Amino acid sequence: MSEKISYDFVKELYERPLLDLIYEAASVHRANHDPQQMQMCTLLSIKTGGCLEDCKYCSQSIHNNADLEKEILMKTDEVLAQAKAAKDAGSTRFCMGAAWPRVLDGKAFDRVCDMVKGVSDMGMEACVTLGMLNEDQARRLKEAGLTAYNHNLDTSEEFYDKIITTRTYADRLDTLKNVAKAGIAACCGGILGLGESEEDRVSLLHTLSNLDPQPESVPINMLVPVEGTPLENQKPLDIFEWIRCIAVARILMPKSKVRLSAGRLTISKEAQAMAFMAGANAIFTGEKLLTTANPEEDFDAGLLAELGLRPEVPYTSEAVKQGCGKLGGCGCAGTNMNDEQISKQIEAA
Ligand code: SAM
Ligand code: DTB
Ligand code: SF4
Repeated sequence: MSEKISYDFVKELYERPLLDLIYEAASVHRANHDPQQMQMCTLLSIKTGGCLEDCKYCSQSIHNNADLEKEILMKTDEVLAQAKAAKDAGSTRFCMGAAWPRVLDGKAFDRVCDMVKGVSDMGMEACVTLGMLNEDQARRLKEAGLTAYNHNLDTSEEFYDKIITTRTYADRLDTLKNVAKAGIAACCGGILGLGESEEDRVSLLHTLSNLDPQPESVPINMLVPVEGTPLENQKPLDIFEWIRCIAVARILMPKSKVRLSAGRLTISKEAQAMAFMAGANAIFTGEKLLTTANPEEDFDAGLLAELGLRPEVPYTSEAVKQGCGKLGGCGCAGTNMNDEQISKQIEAA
């Protein structure tokens, strides 16, 4: 990366009049992406609950008291069946989440590598979020065909220990380094509405935009207040602050996908439309996120249609047959697949 983005620059952006900020973000969006295209990603919790970390927002932490059915690691064929269903429903990325603080070598990790290979062979972008990871584990995931690793910073370094005490910000950054060294794209963002200050949001956006390389995708989660967690009664964040963060993220990380993640269920369609205007160009679809509910498929399909947006073209389509998946030249959004994966898709198409 060339020059570092200064904190003052991010703060100045953040403090601009909202409509000016959205106008600027929309211009950056249009200069770098097809503004009509929306990436559809589907999530699956492949191992649920029983996590040793103490993230105060999370339904899956053993330190919290959420009413959650724990589940052991799913079987590979069950996961691949769900990936196929997601693909048939129009998703181009399948993201598998395990409630692990870190990856441990052994049979469970071997199985996750098989899942990644299966999803990638199916012609979807494969993403996993498994907690902390060393260099060798990242390399194995890359070999299996992983497109992206989701590992969020969640909030500012300054506010971090109010939310999580069992790991540090530096631990998070270390894993992101291992992911980058293996040549895997990082999907890295945060959660808004944890009770953080405006300075914390500025600081998070500052850190994210100075990651080298910048994240390939930036999930913007709005806190889903889960009963039984310490944040169950957290006051909701003003929706314009959420939109402001999306606009700033778009301007600071022009090439990244900015993904509306947790929290969409309680956000009006008008606010989501404003977020798309401000540069968001990916969503999680499907009725469930990991353990909490997401808008119905019909709602999303209706919203996209009303706004004249269209899902990113699946890579097994005509677009891939033309070999332009990587360039986006045929109207498809382009992909992060490597040449070998693209070749497989062209064969399969
Ligand atoms: N254990 C892994 C980790 O923490 O990296 C992966 C799974 S974790 C559930 C993935 C991300 O989901 C978290 O980093 C957080 O940003 C988001 N998340 C989890 N619970 C949430 C909630 N209740 N509301 C909003 N976002 C949430
Ligand atoms: C991300 O940033 N958000 C997604 C995905 N990455 C793994 C997860 C959202 C989880 C929301 C709470 C739940 O459903 O458990
Ligand atoms: Fe575990 Fe991830 Fe939940 Fe934290 S966010 S408790 S690390 S599953």
